[in-house]
Amino acid sequence: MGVVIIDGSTVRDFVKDEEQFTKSVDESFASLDLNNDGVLSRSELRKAFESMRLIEAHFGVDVATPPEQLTQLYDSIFDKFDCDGSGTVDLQEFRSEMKKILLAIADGLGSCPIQMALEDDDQSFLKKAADLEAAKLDPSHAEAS
Ligand SMILES: [Ca+2]
Repeated sequence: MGVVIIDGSTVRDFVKDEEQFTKSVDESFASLDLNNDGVLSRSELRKAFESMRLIEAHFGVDVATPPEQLTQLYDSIFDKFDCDGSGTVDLQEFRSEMKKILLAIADGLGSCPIQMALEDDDQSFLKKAADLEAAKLDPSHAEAS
């Protein structure tokens, strides 16, 4: 486990790096699509947010949030993702909404860095953003990985 420092520019650079960003989003979409039908259902998306830990950063959820409030929150998030109201989230919807959420997080962070404790196998977007920044700052790291 390590600690990384993340600020708004870390996240923004990650989103701007079209190739890396799309790759990361596509990978997570594939791993979230548990039944491999090419779209995310309500429960698949909820699992995604529970595991990605973005909610905590963006929506201020803490451990004391009551379950019914959480369900409401996840429902409203799902509705945001599901732009065309089809009842499922496809890859395009997922990409564009992840971009919006990450940019909103970046704005929220601004230039006030936060420290995040991350597991080595953490697959969250914030970890990927931090990795990308680290690779840019230290080219030898990029070659090694
Ligand atoms: Ca699915």
